[in-house]
Amino acid sequence: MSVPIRRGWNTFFGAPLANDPTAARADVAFLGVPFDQATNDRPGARFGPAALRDASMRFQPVDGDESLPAGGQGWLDAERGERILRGVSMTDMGDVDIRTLELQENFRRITEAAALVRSRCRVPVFVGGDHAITLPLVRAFEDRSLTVVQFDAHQDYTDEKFGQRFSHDNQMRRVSELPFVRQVIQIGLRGALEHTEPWEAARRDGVQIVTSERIVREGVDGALADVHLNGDTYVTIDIDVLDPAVATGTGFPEPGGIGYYQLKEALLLLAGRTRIIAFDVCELNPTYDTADVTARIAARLMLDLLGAIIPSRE
Ligand SMILES: [Mn+2]
Repeated sequence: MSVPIRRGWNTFFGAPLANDPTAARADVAFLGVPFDQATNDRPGARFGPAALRDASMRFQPVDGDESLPAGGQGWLDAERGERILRGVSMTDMGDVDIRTLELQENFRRITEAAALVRSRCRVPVFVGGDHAITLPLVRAFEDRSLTVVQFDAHQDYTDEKFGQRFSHDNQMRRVSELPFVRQVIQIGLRGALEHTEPWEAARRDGVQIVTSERIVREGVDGALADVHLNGDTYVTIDIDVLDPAVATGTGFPEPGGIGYYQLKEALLLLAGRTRIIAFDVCELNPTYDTADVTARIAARLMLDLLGAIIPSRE
């Protein structure tokens, strides 16, 4: 019988919660990673998964028929005139159980959880958390030859600083050292660098770099024309790649940056050019998110990218 009471709690896009993650099955599975022990500035990204769940409920399908997979009729992208994610099933796998202080133990748990989620779906989506989590997340794909595309204001390619090698400023260097990662591409970089070693090291390592300013001046098509992708691709989105004037909710805002349309266009372009097998969204920090706008943008971008990866079912 229909009663005017909504049951349950906020999940990603209202998708059903996987009560038993080891038995879950869906096209898309979301995993929260409420970890911000590796940030060197303003903490709070551990609240990112909860904020994204809240924001994404605005996109909850209204089918009302629980027999339909989450996604159900999907969503109409009004500006493109396309229905996305129709008939694509989704599940919320919950959050990684993070423990106090034990960095490598937490990384091990993140890798193990990511591997499990990956095994239960077609496209896993990971929601952080500070950007250090991308290293343990990518480690869950060691059976692939992987290209990693990073959208970020910052390079996160520092080898070591104050004796630390696993902060949210080191993870792309560590990712580039993984034997199964063939290529790293960094999009949206900007800022005034106090150390040039990471920039020079990335160039030396063959990392492709596309700055925010190039995208703003040349457009996405032009700026990404020379980006060549090989093999399966993992995309990591640091939400601070967006202009902090429109997306304040992040720990390390950087002047300049790109807008929603530009990031969406870049993601869709990549999805059309290569096989994206997973992605993460990091550094959403609701503590600084004016009117929850950043969380809303991040939720919408997740739908946009998923829609480009998985075609609607007729
Ligand atoms: Mn980052």
